[in-house]
Amino acid sequence: MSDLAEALSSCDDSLTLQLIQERLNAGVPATEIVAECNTGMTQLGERFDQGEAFIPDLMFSGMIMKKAMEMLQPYLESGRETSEKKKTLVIGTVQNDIHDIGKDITAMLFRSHGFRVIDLGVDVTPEKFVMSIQEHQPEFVGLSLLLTTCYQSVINTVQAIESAGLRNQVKLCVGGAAATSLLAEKANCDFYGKTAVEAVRWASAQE
Ligand code: B12
Repeated sequence: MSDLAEALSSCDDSLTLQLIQERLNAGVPATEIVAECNTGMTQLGERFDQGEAFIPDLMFSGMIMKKAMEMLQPYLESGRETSEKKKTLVIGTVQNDIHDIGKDITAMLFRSHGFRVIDLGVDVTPEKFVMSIQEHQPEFVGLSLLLTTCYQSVINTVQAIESAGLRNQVKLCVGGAAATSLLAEKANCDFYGKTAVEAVRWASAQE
């Protein structure tokens, strides 16, 4: 594990931010820095799983990640302007799940690649997704989930989109630490994005 991932997983805020700044100064791409941070957060999650880290640690690491994202944002959102009509992504963390760090990173990356992004936040009900699709007519909808207990929320959301007769007009992608390609298949999503970078690549390659 890198020194940055280690610092984040140990909740050392000043060292984490210092190492990020050093990388930015050295010209390391922001997406690579995000990937390192991801490794640190996953490591902390594993320690939480094993009873070696606790809820306050998760909360503190979340706060450090938010600060890190403020530093990385200008580098991720380089504001690539395009004359083409912007495609739209509606994204949210599914109902009963309040994790938002990965969802925010995904939203940022899509923006930096010229997409218009409507971010519905966390704990988003199926109805809210449906209303947003009706209002914004997006090409893509992104469902984020970090809790395996929220699989049903993904299924309910996709079913609500189907029942509203909107399924054929959007491409659905699912992501977040609890998502898998099997979930994407079972829930009738079009794509499982292991990382935000993968998801942007996939969306950019669509007609
Ligand atoms: C920080 C954290 C918290 C913070 C969240 C702060 C915040 N503002 O988000 C707080 C303290 C609030 C929290 C709460 C809880 N947490 Co928590 N948390 C984490 C932790 C350590 C890191 C998550 C994170 O931000 N990772 C970094 C980001 C960048 O990664 P990411 O979200 O996966 O995103 C990347 C990709 O997945 C992708 N991506 C993300 N979203 C999307 C969406 C789309 C469409 C696409 C394509 C891609 C994509 O892009 C990102 C970059 O590539 C994880 C551990 C882990 N392994 O993930 C546990 C973890 C997710 N939490 C867990 C648990 C159990 C909880 C609680 C239930 C604890 C409790 N008993 O109260 C609560 C849940 C509350 C709720 N109702 O949601 C478990 C879930 C276990 C499970 N199997 O379901 C984990 C895995 C820890 C563990 N190992 O046990 N948590």
